[in-house]
Parts: sequence; structure tokens; C-alpha cells
Amino acid sequence: MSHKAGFVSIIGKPNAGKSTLMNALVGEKMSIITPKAQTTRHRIIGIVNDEDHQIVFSDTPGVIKPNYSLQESMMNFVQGSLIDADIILFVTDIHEKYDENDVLEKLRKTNSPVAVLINKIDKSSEEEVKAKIEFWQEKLNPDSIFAISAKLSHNVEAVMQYIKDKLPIHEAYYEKDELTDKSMRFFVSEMIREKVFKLYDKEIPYSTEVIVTSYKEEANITRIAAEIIVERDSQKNIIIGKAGAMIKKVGTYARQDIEEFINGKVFLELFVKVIPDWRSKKNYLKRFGYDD
Ligand SMILES: Nc1nc2c(ncn2[C@@H]2O[C@H](COP(=O)(O)OP(=O)(O)OP(=O)(O)O)[C@@H](O)[C@H]2O)c(=O)[nH]1
Ligand SMILES: [Mg+2]
Repeated sequence: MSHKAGFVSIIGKPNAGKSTLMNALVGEKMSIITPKAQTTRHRIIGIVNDEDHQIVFSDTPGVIKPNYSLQESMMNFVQGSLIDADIILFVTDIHEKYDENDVLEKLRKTNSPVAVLINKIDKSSEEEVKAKIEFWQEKLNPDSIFAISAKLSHNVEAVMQYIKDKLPIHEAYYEKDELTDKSMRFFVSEMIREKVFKLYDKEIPYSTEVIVTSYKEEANITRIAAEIIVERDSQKNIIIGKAGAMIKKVGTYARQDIEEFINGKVFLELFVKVIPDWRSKKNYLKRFGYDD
């Protein structure tokens, strides 16, 4: 049998469950997941290899109308992944309110096969699923439709089989033992950012960036230092919390995740830094890895 390989783009609105699906497909915690919208800010690659296939998944930020430079960069990541895609997985929450937004414009313009994945069916009735399948059939006339629960890995295997069937004949794009193109520092900063999304409300998560400033592997421990960057002094105080209680929580939870991820002991040090309006400043965005 000839070898198959290709790029599969996971796109949809914020909070649809794209990252949950990506992790289910790859079988690793590649992308961070939170109940808040706009958790994912980058194009995150997760590679599935077997003897005859290499599937290069791209998890992407939820499609929105950008209001500041950071969101513009996020949408550029979505666009880039669509251009590369051999197959597009359009993830939609079964209860998502639908409007004529630019996700659908993008899907109608592409020549790649689109599979609509109606997600979170664990929270819905059979009638709702049936109605949604008809709705998407009419709306998009996609190559295929699946009703799934990314969280419970329900029907994810069927999606995988669909991808393997559709994948073009091609040699591998990456080394066969590679899982991603992102660095350990990136994953560490994401795990810390996940805790910020989970522990703080309102504008705090959206004003926060996390940068790993030092990563040292020693014989028995990995020593990591990271900066939590916010936009204002008042946000810095909230991040730290009374007597440092909040940032201590961030550190403890993040360290536990990092230890599990790297399978070893971690010493994690966090610092908070204010960079006014970093989300709108091109030079900072570039430094934080948002150049396209
Ligand atoms: N009940 C249920 N919840 C789900 C399912 N899939 C995802 N979720 C939840 O939906 C929320 C958003 O999931 P994510 O995977 O972060 O969504 P996303 O599309 O990557 O979101 P952004 O990165 O913000 O665009 C989380 O709280 C998930 O636990 C599912 O199949 N069933
Ligand atoms: Mg995501």
C-alpha cells in the first residue's frame, strides 16, 4: 500500500471543542482546554503517525471578528491552516447559535473536503442531533457530517477513519517520531496560561500572556521560570492576590500539569510583569510568537 499523508485543519467558533477534539484525535494533551472562549491563540500542530499514514492536525483559534492586533494574528493562524489543509474539520457545538459569520464564508471558498462535526452531543437529544444534521446538510452541503462528543471520545474513531480514507497519497512531511513542531517552552507557557484562564475572570485571561524565561534540565529536577504578563498594575495585583495566594495556586496547579507532561519533578518560579497594551503592540506580539 502507498503511504498517505496530509494536513487536517480543525476550525470553528470559539469554545466549539476544537482543542478537545484535537487531543482526542492525537491521544495526547497537545492543546489547552478551558470553559472560556478564545483559549487557543496559536496554530498548534499535532501529528499522528502509523506505518502507512501521517496526519498533521492543526488546532486553531476560534473564528471571530478581530478587535485588536493579537486577534488579527490569531485569525491569520486560522487562514494559514486553511490554505494548507487537505481536509477541513469544521467543529460546531450542537447548541451554538448560528449566524452568517465568516467561518462559513471561509468554508464555502475552500476546495478541500469539509467534514462538519456536530460536537457535544452528550448534552443533547437524538431529535436535536437529527435536526442539526439536516440543518448543516442544507446549509453547507459538506463532504460528510459526524455527530460526536469530543469530550467522551464518542465517534472520534469514525472521524479518524474518514480522514485516513480521504488523505492523499504522499510521503511523510515530518519525521515519523515527531508529535508537534512546538517547543517544550511553548507547552509549559500554555499550561500556565490554562490555569490563568481557569482561575481568573473578566478581562484578566484576555490581558495575560505567559513567557518561559528559563528552562534548565538537571539530573533530578527541571527548573523553570516564567513571566505572567498583564496590561495594567491593577491586573498585576489581581494575579498575585492577597498575600500571594492566587499566584501560588496558579503555580501549584501548573507545576502538577508540567510534571505529568514531562514525567519528572519540576521547580516552577513565576513572576508578574506589566506591559501596557501589549495585545495591540506589534513588536511585543512578534516577540511572543504571534508573527505570521
Ligand atoms: N459536554 C461536552 N463538553 C465539551 C465537549 N467538547 C468540549 N467540551 C467543553 O467545551 C469547552 C471548550 O472546549 P475547547 O476544546 O477548549 O474549545 P475550543 O473550540 O478549542 O475553544 P477556543 O480555543 O476558545 O476556540 C470546554 O469546557 C470543554 O470541556 C463535548 O463533547 N461535550
Ligand atoms: Mg482551543
